[in-house]
Amino acid sequence: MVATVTPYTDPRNRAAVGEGFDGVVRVVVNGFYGTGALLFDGHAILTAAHLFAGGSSNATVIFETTAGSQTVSASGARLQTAYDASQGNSDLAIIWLSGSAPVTAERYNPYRNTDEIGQTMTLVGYGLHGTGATGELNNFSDSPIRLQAKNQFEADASALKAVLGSKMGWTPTPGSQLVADFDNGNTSQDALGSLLNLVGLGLGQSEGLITPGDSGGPAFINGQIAGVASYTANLVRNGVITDIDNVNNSSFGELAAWQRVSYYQQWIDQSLRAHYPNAPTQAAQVQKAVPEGNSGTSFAYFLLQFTGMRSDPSQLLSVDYHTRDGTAKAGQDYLAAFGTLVIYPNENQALIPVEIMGDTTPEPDETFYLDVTHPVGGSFGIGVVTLTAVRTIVNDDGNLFA
Ligand SMILES: [Ca+2]
Ligand SMILES: [Ca+2]
Ligand SMILES: [Ca+2]
Ligand SMILES: [Ca+2]
Repeated sequence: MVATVTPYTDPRNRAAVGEGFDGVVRVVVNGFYGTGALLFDGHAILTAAHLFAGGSSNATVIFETTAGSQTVSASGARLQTAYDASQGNSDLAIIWLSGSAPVTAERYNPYRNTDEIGQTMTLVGYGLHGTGATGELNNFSDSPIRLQAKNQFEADASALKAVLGSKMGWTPTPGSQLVADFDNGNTSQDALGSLLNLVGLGLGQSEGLITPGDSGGPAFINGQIAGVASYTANLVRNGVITDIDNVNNSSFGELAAWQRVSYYQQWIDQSLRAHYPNAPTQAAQVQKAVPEGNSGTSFAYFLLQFTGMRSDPSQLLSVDYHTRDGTAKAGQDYLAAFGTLVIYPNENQALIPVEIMGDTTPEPDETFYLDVTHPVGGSFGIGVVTLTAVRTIVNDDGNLFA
């Protein structure tokens, strides 16, 4: 990953196992590789569409977690319907895992707010390493290493087109891409300072930029996926070259663009929803007691329905949710789940999936809860602030005292 200020061997640049990045995976497609991030349902990877440029949808996903390295094959991939390689737009894909992800891998929610610009993010990936002074190194023959760095989203990519016009060879869709530059603390390498008058000299030794192989990798804000790494560029305005070596190689003075996840959250959510296995479509089909299973994870579903009238047909409805232990314990019997569920204008209901951990150990039947709070665009009824539902994980491994 990631060109950094100090060499990749500096521990500050490593995204080692057990540090919250174990859901950041290496993605291999047709002999090429990129990076991806495990989405909240534990069965899908968010990455970049351009990894599939060769036309293949056969992908392999490699997890590195506290449980070691595990390879999971993909059963397919879904490219963003508006993907346009020539303009760098809608460069997103979702990879369907053929089985569940390791339970030791973090699952990530999309970043849903639109206040990314000005925020510091953490970029993580398996791309070529290098330093800002020299750019990415292409002669590294060892196994790819997961690295991390920070940067700041400073602008919408369409702002660059607005000032550069025909000197920029592509046209980002307004609102859909975020950019950051690779600073070394000098005004002469401040790319967005030169291009957009956004003076900012970076984050010192924490600063970094994506390199080849980081494509599809996440930029996290508050542990949520805010951006998906898409491309780098060394742009020139008024003859001022900020790139320290004037070669497009992820060095100081370049910039990079991430597809903006908040802009695409409906596509992400609804793609996952359409892919949930054995998903109930009405309340009477929702199983309140679910068999534990013997390996991997399977879903217990919660269905949230909206029965009111929207004051505005385009309004997004949402609730927050989080699981809560009963006799079933998070991390032993099920995976803790939390986030915001959005019900889009073409929906009146949506599912919340919670992963049940399968094993072959006889146990009693156990229960856990889902608490639903903070309704936006509707209410739970007068005086009701939290809805709670319970699910029972049914032992399917014989009698404890047989
Ligand atoms: Ca920067
Ligand atoms: Ca800067
Ligand atoms: Ca360069
Ligand atoms: Ca079992």
